Amino acid sequence: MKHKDTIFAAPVEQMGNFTFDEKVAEVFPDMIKRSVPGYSNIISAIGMITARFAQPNTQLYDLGCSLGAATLEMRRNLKHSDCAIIGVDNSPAMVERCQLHVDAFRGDVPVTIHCQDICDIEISNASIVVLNFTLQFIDKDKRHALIEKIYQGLVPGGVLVLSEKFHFDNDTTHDFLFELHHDFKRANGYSELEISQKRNALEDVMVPDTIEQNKQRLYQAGFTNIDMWFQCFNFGSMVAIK
Ligand code: GEK
Repeated sequence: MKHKDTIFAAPVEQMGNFTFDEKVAEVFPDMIKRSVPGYSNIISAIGMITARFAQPNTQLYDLGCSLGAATLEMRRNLKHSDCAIIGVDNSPAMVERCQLHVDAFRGDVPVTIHCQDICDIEISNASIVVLNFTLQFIDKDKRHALIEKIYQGLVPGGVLVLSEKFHFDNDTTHDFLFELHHDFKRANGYSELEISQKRNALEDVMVPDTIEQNKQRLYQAGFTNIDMWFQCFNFGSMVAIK
């Protein structure tokens, strides 16, 4: 059964920080599709990238896997049965539901879902690592170490898919793209109240970098092949190939 996201539909008296709790996990597929422009396209493309770039006898990581949309897309498209897929999320509500989704579909490739902070896990023998709208939730001062750990854990030719919301240094284009994103949310049925309450709840929790900051961090970690492959308004996805 599909649940509609109405979390911020009524006025919230005491606005706390946004958390990935039970209520969010329940409506998450609806929330992310109506809030993130291009989300479904990006998930499909993660499948295509997997089909083309996953290497035999390696591991595929989905970091901040939520309900496992990218995990399952990787499994559907993986051509090597000697690989393993590892999904990690630190929200118990997400992990519990993600495990149910993984169990609901059969597949040859082993998939394990871990409830852990992605900053604390080990990454090794990886041919694909997905950070699909997760890095923006990591403390700014931990982002570099995480990207460096991913670079070190990738095999040569391995791919990092990094999707993020972006901040723009140019105020005019920043505001322009920000407004278009809000138009996208309005067109998907969110009210002005929902949009503004969610923005307030996310303010200290989700902190986007610019495209340039993301690219610099990837270069500093050692990646040399870095480019955007998708952008819609202030959301986008890049690949970094080792
Ligand atoms: C998708 N990738 O559907 N460690 C582990 N998980 C974390 C951490 C952390 N330190 N911080 C946040 N998360 C998914 C969508 S959602 C994006 C990713 C969004 C998790 C958090 O619990 C949540 O499930 C996910 O990162 C971010 O393709 O909601 O905009």
